[in-house]
Amino acid sequence: MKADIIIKNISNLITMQGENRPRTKDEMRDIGLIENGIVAINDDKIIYVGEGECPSTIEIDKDTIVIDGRGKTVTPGLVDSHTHLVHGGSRENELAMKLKGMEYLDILKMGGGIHSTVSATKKATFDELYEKAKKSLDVMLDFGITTVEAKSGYGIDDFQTELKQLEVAKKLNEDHPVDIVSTFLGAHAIPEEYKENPDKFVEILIEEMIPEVSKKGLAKYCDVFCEEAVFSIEQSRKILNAGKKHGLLPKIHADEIKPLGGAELAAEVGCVTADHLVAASDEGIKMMAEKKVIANLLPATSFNLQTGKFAKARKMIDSGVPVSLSTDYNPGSCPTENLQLAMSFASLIMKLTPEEVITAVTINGACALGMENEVGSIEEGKKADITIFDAPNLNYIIYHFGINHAERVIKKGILVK
Ligand code: IZC
Ligand code: ZN
Repeated sequence: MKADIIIKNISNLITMQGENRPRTKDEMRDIGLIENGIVAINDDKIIYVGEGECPSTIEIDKDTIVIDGRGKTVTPGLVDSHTHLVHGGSRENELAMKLKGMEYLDILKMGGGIHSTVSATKKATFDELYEKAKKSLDVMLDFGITTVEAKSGYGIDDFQTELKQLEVAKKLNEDHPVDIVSTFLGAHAIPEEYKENPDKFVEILIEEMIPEVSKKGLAKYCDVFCEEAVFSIEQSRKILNAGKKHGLLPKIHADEIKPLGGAELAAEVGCVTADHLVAASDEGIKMMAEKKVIANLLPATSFNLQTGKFAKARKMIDSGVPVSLSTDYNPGSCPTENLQLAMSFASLIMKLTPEEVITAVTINGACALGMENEVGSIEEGKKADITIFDAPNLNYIIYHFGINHAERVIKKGILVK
């Protein structure tokens, strides 16, 4: 078969080869490293992965693009499996409040935070949201990300705005090289007019919005912000079960700030991922390990919230919970698209090894989005989503933090950077 692209002499080729399922414990340190590696691509697929040269069955001619991987580290395209990509406005006005010691939930309870982004998103036109999100996607691609998740959640009771966000994500998925997987997060905050009767809003979510989002095919997942002063455990359970009933797979913002028992609920409901988990209980972690719920950890958010508290990632991995890592890109608690920074935080602060980190943002990230059969590893037959880092080894990417090491990016067999 003809090679359209080959990458050869790769100093460190990280394949992540193995089964297409979430990796746990020791498996998270087994990255399928090949030194002096080579990868051949035909059309949008990987057709050969090995060491040294390609076998003679792979045709290389004058049209083949040959990339020299000497001194480089090559990985599967990174997966950012938790973002609030599509939104209007920004919230730098909250910085001064935070510096005075005001916390995220205080700002939200005062009617700011998510509510201020809801206003900005309602006001923004489809085109304005599209252009803003596209700019962020371009930055993500530049950092080596080839698949992202995008949540709604800035319309809440204004269903048209929820749909507008999901339609923007759908159009960007068609137009932009980065693949987008959408999540319905109507349950992101209690709207002002339902403050006294939040169960009424839960009913609207369950009876009207979830069935309609599912019918329109605008989301794969249903998520809920389960948190003090947001959605309770009981309300979250109802919302996630309603999503399941309508074919939307459950995800949950769990135990981000207060230990409500979100991890336990994630295990009970059978969530694909439970995200944040900074305040998760030991029992919750144990239950997640048993049910193989992926812990989607977001250390850049912990950093930005300035509480000094990070998820117990070591305990989770050692207990057998599969871990993925994401930016949580959003205008409030984590205004950055830089997944490489989150990767460094995961290692430097949460004490993951670089091998565990790269597993978390490739194959486990792909599992967090149900994309593990297409992406997340460099193996024959998989989509050619590949990032080439100008770094001699994996440790270097984690250690030299805060900058962008991604030099080339291949998405579905096309050189997009
Ligand atoms: O806009 O504050 N945590 N939702 C839950 C967010 C952060 C996004 C936001
Ligand atoms: Zn989030």
